[in-house]
Amino acid sequence: MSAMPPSGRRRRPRALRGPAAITALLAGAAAASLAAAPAGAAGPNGVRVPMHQCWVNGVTAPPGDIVSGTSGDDNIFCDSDLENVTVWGGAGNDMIEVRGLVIDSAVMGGDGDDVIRTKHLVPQNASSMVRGNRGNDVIKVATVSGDGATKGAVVHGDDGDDRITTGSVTGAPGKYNRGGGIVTGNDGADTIKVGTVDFSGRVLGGSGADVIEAEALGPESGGLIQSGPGDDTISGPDGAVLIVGEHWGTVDAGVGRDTCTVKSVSTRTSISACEIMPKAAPAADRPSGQLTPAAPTGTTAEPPSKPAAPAATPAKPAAPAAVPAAPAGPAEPAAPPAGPVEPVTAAAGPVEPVAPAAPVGPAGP
Ligand SMILES: [Ca+2]
Ligand SMILES: [Ca+2]
Ligand SMILES: [Ca+2]
Repeated sequence: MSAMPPSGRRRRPRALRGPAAITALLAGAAAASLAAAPAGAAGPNGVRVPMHQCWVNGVTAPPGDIVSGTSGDDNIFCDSDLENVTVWGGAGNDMIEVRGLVIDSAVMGGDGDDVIRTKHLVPQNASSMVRGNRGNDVIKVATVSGDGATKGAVVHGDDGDDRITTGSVTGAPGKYNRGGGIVTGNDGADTIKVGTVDFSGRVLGGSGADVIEAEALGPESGGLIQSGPGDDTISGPDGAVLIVGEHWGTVDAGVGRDTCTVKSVSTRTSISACEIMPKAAPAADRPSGQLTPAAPTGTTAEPPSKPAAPAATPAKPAAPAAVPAAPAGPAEPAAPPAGPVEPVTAAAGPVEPVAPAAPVGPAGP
């Protein structure tokens, strides 16, 4: 089988699939790194050749940099890594599954209630992104690991009540807070469940009553969970206590009556704008729902009787976490484009991150 030549060429080898293909490609590229530009592995200046092996509703998608669904409900399946490719579900409730890595590529559901599942986001020379776009989407991504402004690993639920599940979220953003490793629910009441948030990774709820659960926050370096406007709930898995720290973990619940089941384990952490802070692990049988305002733990001098208004709060709940002295420097106003971040400062305005960055190619008829 390794009769397969260099892999190079402009054309992708059709015979190989899955891991075997990748292995063969790597072997081929290594063995014959001199032959032309290896597909999809071009050097910094080389031409980037799109690579994918996908099917749309059972039909092999033609080579090229875009794999597009139809205006109906599609089933898009990719059995390889995606490299320099955009997968676009288009309208309809689509099911998109990528069984390989998402390398410098984008996977977007388009309008409709989509289900998207991918392996790791691995930005190498550009960003890797998964977006639900409008609609109540279900998104599952293995890990989200970005690096600076140009190599972002980005997951967006966009409008709608999205359910996002990912592994660890890591990587510091760059200029204007772009890029890095980031998971954002955006508008709508989202449920976001992630692994460890560290090394300046960020998880943002956006507006709406969001539920954010993380396995850990800043255990080794630092990370940010910011739930934005709306009555949010932040905790560990299934409502357990989320340990914040020991390094620069930052929790900013934003405007709204928020419930944070969290515990700081060092002085480097910052936990702000949480109106309700249940102490120990809440009854396991009561997941992330809005735990009724049990007696607020000592931390808040707030009469439980007065719900809406954050009583003794800093009259200006708007500007929470005055710039957490944390790492990621989440305070900077977001820059709309790719690595969007809902502005920490924003309180009032939900700030909707630019819509679905123009899907490269429109869905077919
Ligand atoms: Ca869709
Ligand atoms: Ca959505
Ligand atoms: Ca939201």
